[in-house]
Amino acid sequence: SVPTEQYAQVFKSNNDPIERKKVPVSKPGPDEVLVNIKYTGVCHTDLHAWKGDWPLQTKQNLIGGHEGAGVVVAVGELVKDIKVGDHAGIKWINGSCGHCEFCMAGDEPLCTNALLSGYTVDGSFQQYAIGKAVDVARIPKGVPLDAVAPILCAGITVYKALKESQARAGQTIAIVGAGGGLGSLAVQYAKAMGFRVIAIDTGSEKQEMCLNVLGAEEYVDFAKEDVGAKVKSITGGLGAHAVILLAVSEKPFQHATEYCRAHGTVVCVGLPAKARISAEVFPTVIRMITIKGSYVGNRIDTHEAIDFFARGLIKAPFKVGKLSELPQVFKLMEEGKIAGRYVLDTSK
Ligand code: 8ID
Ligand code: ZN
Repeated sequence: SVPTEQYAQVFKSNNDPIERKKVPVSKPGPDEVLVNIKYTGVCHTDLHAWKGDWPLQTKQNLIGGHEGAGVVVAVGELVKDIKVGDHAGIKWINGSCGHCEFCMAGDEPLCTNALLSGYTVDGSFQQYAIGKAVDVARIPKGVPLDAVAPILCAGITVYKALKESQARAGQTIAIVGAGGGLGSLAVQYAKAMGFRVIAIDTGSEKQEMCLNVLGAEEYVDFAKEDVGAKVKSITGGLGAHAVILLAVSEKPFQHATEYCRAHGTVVCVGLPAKARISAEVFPTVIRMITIKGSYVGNRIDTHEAIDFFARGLIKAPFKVGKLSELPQVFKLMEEGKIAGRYVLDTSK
């Protein structure tokens, strides 16, 4: 049976203390489901939300989190295709209008009225979270809920970004921020999709993970090496076929075109505060470089990203902590000290 109260991590407004609190369990509306979150990933987006980094207002008294994996415990009266006991995920797109031109085309992340989990509506840093039935991720039974949690944002996002790069199997992708949460999954999805990977990040722990655990072919330490020169030398002077920017710093957004191959694509995914993209016009034009953004993924991207995982192709290391430790995890994340992802057990 569903309790009336539960624990959550709540903050009043940006930068206020993050408090462990007892809060009521919501009842699902007619088109919603209530998910008992077992594990939730911690994404850098959650840290941006707490700090107020972006030109988009967060909800007051926010319960963050958008990588929540758990079990459906209640469904609204209109919900027919998902039932109590099914495994489901609360992801970034919590709901969308369904009838704007973007929703009609299956581009629901572009809906201007989309509900964002852990940002404009309460998310997965609680034991029971609400999602629109249409948008909750379907997780096959037998898939471990701790390891799949990071797929619900990081996995979907990097899988989509790799597709958006238009690169083909056999080509080389430079992944900038490869040692972080999105990055570690990006290396694995890239490999599963047949790409060759150059991982770019800093430090020996991330180097070891990228090369020996995730399977990148090369590692470039941005704090010690000239990234552009090294990527070019690895690729026979031509540059990577695509560069996926996942870093939370502005600098790589201003240099990526320099080591992207002619006719290649720079895909911007990371969202550092107040950052700008820049590139020299002349080489961008005569080398026919594409610079684009990529934003989470739609429902079919979600289905495909989870399917890669369910087939055993995606194995990125993650650390398990307690939901009550969220503030400490944010601190480690801010310091760039997390190799891979943190996943929190909401029962603790
Ligand atoms: O849909 C989207 N576009 C989307 C979805 C989810 C997350 C975008 N994001 C955004 C987040 O809001 C955040 O801005 O992607 C960014 C990365 O999220 P994350 O992977 O959850 O962050 P992390 O685990 O802290 O990893 C960031 C990594 O970047 C490295 C760090 O060392 C860390 O490993 N990094 C930095 I900071 N500067 C770098 C640089 N100059 C760098 N790596 C290479 N070069
Ligand atoms: Zn995220």
